[in-house]
Amino acid sequence: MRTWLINIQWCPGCWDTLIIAAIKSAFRELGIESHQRVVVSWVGCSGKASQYIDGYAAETLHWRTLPFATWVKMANPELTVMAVWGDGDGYGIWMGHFIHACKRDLDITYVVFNNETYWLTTGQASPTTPIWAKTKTTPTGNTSAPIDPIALALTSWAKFAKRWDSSKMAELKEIIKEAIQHKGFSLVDVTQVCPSFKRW
Ligand SMILES: Cc1ncc(C[n+]2csc(CCOP(=O)(O)OP(=O)(O)O)c2C)c(N)n1
Ligand code: SF4
Repeated sequence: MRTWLINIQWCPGCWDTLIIAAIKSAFRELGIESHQRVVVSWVGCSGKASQYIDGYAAETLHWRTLPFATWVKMANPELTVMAVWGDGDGYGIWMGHFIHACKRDLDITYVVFNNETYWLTTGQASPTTPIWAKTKTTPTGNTSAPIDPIALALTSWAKFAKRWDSSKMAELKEIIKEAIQHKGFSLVDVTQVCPSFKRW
């Protein structure tokens, strides 16, 4: 535990750390060893997660978290493939990739670090920002209602979509285990707090 925490570059107290701890425990308890899995990410604070989980990893090309994970799974179906992303990219800029991954239903586990804002770029509203929240791009309060990622996944034909909070790590680990064991695309939407910037 201590060794991997030393290398982490997230702000002190970032709840992303809890999510990767849950992911690592889930892999360990399922007996999925480092050579049997690949974790794929792109940019964002959450994008660093793939570097902090031992085993094969790709912090991949611009915009290509889910497409890259799809290629990995198609090239080697024996591998356990996990994609991790933030809500800004995952549900916003690259939402189309998400809908098609749900529809395609390849066996990929998609863990979204949902902190309701684009944080690496210091606080613009994302598709999951609450309606009243003040952000850099909504200085007088967000006027549009947030999307519901679970409803979006299910109406895009995903068969597994669950939301949990990163503060309840033991339960989160169990949900991630279920998602990994699910044969098909699975979404785990993890609500997370950014202690450096989030003010709601
Ligand atoms: C092509 C491209 N567009 C935009 C960016 C700027 N950018 C950096 S991180 C990021 C997303 C951060 O928000 P989110 O996905 O919610 O992740 P978080 O940092 O909150 O974990 C964006 C848009 C970029 N690096 N490359
Ligand atoms: S800015 Fe927020 S989400 Fe990003 S590492 Fe710091 S605490 Fe975590």
